[in-house]
This record gives sequence, structure tokens and C-alpha cells, in this order.
Amino acid sequence: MKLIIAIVQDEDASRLVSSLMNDGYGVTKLATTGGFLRAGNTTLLIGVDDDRFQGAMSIIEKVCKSRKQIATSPSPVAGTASVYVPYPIEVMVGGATVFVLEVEQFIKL
Ligand code: 2BA
Repeated sequence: MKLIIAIVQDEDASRLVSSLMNDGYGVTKLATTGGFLRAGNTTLLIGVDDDRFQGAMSIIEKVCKSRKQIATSPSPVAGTASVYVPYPIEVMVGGATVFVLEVEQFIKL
């Protein structure tokens, strides 16, 4: 068994949960915040048997599309100690950041 930890965009999360649930996957949805953009994103915990792992990954890949987004990021101003000025940057968002862990035990009490 594996545990998929998938960090996705909020706007993809609802469709992704529905798609996974419709295919019989168990999902836990967590409201999370990205460290770089300091914006909300969604982290899904998906426990899957090994033979269903690729199916779950295919759904994540299909639903979560990458796109460019202009974001403002704080940046230290040269020569000042604590003044921060936001400036626009283009970042790729969407897609999914996925961690896959081997599950040692799966216990429901
Ligand atoms: P954030 O940390 O808010 O990052 C959002 C997007 O900003 C990133 O998308 C990336 O395109 C860009 N970005 C991040 N750090 C950057 C930097 N130092 N310079 C320029 N651009 C930067 P993703 O890479 O797809 O990551 C999406 C979200 O996945 C992240 O949101 C974070 O919540 C999570 N994540 C990504 N890598 C991670 C890791 N190694 N460990 C834990 N969480 C991670």
C-alpha cells in the first residue's frame, strides 16, 4: 500500500476529490498554505493499494493542469533592514506536487 500526498491548487481540488471518490479511492482533504506564495492550496491524502496506485496518479494528472500566474512576492529592499516591497513575478501554478510513501501499516480501529 502507498500513501499519496498531493498538493494541488484550490480550484482543482473539488473536481479532483470528486473524480477520485467516483473511482472508489479514499481521500482526506486538508486546507494548506504554500510557503512561497503564502496562498491557500489543498493537500490530499490518498491511501491506495499498489495495484490502484497508477490509476490514482492518472486522475491527478488529468485533473490538475499547470498554468502561469502573476503573483506578488515580498522582497527585501537593498540597503534596508526591514522594508519589504511587493513585486510581480510569474510563477507556474497548478499541476500537482506529489509525494509517494510506502505505508507500513494501515489500521482502522
Ligand atoms: P508555494 O510554496 O506557494 O509555491 C507556489 C509556486 O511558486 C511553486 O509551484 C513554484 O512554481 C513557485 N515557487 C516556489 N518556490 C519558488 C522560489 N523559491 N522561486 C521561484 N518560484 C518559486 P509548485 O512547485 O508546483 O509548488 C506548489 C506548492 O506545492 C507549493 O506552494 C508548496 O505548498 C508545495 N510544495 C512544492 N514543493 C514542495 C516541497 N519540496 N515540500 C513541501 N511542499 C512543497
